[in-house]
Amino acid sequence: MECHKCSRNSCHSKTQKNWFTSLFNFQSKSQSYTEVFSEIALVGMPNVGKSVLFNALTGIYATVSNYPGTTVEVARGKTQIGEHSFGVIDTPGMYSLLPITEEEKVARDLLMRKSVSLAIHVVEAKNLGRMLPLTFQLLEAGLPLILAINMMDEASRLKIKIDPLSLEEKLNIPVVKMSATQGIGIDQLKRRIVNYVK
Ligand SMILES: Nc1nc2c(ncn2[C@@H]2O[C@H](COP(=O)(O)OP(=O)(O)O)[C@@H](O)[C@H]2O)c(=O)[nH]1
Ligand SMILES: [Mg+2]
Repeated sequence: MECHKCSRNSCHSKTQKNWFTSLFNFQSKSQSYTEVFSEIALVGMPNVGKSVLFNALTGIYATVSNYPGTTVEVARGKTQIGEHSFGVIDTPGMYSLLPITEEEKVARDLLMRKSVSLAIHVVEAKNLGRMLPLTFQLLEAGLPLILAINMMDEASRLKIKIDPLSLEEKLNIPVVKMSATQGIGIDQLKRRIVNYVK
């Protein structure tokens, strides 16, 4: 992906021929912005804080149902950020876009849906190195992406320092530091989501 700040169509036109895109047949999306940003998927390994973030974004407006044909539960809700309304999906934990478990298959299927147009990759600050490979896979797949580095409270306790600006430059996507349980970084994340729309 060359530039997350440019219009989405040009980002996709530069990335849609990569191997992950063809492997999973991600669709080239040419809808208007309002259609394009209809749903946001929270994605990441298990126990990184996706569901805590989901609750912070959606509040009480959430429903939980089994993904069709599976026993895997998926929570969906809505979030209102300023004048913008988005659907939010809490995807099951996944380690890779090449699925092994049923949860990973469901997570990948959810990400491939046409209506899902922004993925927020939630990672654990103290295990960043272990989690970034999935970030690269999501980027390779051509998904518009925000990296949410969660559990910064734990990282701070361990004196782990993370420079989000440097990561933004290297990955060319927005990077937000958060502590979801403490509500820290949520507002900044919301601003970055809306910036995508703009
Ligand atoms: N210290 C700390 N713990 C967190 C934070 N966010 C989530 N957790 C905890 O991490 C665990 C897993 O969170 P959860 O949202 O269920 O993770 P998920 O599997 O990715 O949905 C829970 O015990 C949360 O309370 C955070 O910012 N800081
Ligand atoms: Mg969860």
